[in-house]
Amino acid sequence: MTQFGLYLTTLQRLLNIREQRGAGYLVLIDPDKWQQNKLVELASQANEAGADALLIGGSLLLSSSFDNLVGLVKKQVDIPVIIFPGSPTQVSQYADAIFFLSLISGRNPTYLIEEQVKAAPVIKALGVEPISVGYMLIESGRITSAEFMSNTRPIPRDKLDIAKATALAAEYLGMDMVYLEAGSGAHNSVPDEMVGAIQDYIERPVIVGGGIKKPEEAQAKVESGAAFVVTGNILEKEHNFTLLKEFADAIHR
Ligand code: 1GP
Repeated sequence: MTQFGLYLTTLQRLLNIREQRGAGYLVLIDPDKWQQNKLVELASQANEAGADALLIGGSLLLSSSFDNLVGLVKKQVDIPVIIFPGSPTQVSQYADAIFFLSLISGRNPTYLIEEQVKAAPVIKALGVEPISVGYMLIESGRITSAEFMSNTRPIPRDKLDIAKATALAAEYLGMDMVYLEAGSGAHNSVPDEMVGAIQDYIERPVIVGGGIKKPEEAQAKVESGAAFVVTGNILEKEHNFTLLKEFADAIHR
């Protein structure tokens, strides 16, 4: 994508969105939860409704042909399509970027660095832009898929100091963003207080997701300081595409 003849990376596009709209709305599509035609429709509706980017990925990814699916989605939309990988096999040449995640809340080397070593050469060979993201699981009321699959413990929701220190470490390690994750379908989303405390403490943008069920809840995250808000499960649950616009309007200035 170019602006005034300059090539803009997907990261730059996201940062510009935050600047212009106050915060950005990221819609997560898990290919395991949608039939292909519905998934493509959701992508195009999200694009129309004012979402700022699509995230594609899932913790299991049972559906085959991830690459084709990303290609199909990419054809439908002009907003960035970003892979949100649950495993190193979730890479596609058609994506604009990939969240290059390190699970920094946990102490499992597999998700801190091992999977990244496997994925990095593939990402380079495909020419996909990596966006380095410090991924932090925050305790949300019950065991989530991310917690179970990664075999790590989340940060307790009342331990602001641990959460702040972890996010700051991500920044000092040079990561582009920090993702506060309550887990898909979480009982409780990340506390507003924690979002605010972290975004006040670090310079890098904070992404918040997991268990955000209402536009007002998304708006509260932004008011607390979140730079980006993610929703996924609620659209799968309600199959109500008008929600997309309500979320987009609540998140944007
Ligand atoms: C999960 O943060 C995302 O990785 C979105 O969560 O599906 O609960 O919206 P939900």
